[in-house]
Amino acid sequence: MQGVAQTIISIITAFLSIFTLLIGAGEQHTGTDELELVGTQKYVFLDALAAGSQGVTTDGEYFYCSGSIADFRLAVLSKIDMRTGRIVSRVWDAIPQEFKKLAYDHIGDIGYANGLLYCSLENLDDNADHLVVVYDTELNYTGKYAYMRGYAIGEAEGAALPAQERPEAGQFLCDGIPWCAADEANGRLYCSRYKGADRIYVYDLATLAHLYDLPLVGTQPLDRLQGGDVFGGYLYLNVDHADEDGAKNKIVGRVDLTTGEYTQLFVRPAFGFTEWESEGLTVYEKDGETYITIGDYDRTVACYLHTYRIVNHE
Ligand SMILES: [Ca+2]
Repeated sequence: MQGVAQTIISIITAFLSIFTLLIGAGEQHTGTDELELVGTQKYVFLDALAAGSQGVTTDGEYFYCSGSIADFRLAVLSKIDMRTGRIVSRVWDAIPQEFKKLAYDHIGDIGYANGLLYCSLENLDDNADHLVVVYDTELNYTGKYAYMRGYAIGEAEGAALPAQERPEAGQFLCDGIPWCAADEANGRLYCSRYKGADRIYVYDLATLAHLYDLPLVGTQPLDRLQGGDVFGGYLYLNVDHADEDGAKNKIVGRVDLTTGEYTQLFVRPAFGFTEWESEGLTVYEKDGETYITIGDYDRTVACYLHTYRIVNHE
């Protein structure tokens, strides 16, 4: 029976691969002057749920990805060989039951530090107390978590805060927790709101206690913040917003972690025939070069991990 199911899944996957090849015909995406596209890994159907549909991070050897299907209240974590793109392991139902019961249903972008994966976990209720939950690199839940309002790891309060104690629209994490980024060098963890983000929230990486807010300097509040990662004293952000003309450009910017100064770095033009959604990102060094890998979702059944070498950039 399992063999039959496997065959059916293979046939559907093959069919959808062709389908996404056709609709992705405009996906002759070759990068920009500053971003040389060096790798495209495509994941279709069930694999697309596991690879790059929400978040990506790396320990230098593997990519770790998160994916979510809100309708099924299912969130997937996966571990991917960076060189081959092969999914070496995945957990289909990655949200611990204790949080599922409390209506936590969505893992956004994730971060890596010191052998651990820090995963942003959203509640169905935008105004609820969103979480960061910690996994090891075998994708096991470590039992460590924190509500992102300054509670210490493991503290029980916060899940069902009385309505009057919850943040209101315009305050704190009032529209979910779209991403978190771990900063091994400085022992910090960062996250932000999804829309209207005028600051980064800064936490202690070890205790996950809130330390301070880092106001963004030199930018309007940012909308559609989908992903983050720390590299070389900067917080890189993936901004999936519409510009004045209504065209969706895919923007990577970075925040100076000392001053809060925001700089727009790269604009990736929209590509393909469907309206893409750009998700998590991760930035890393290999052989003296800096690379950035971004998860892009074609809004049908395919997700891509696009890897770029950053060219001519200090
Ligand atoms: Ca990330």
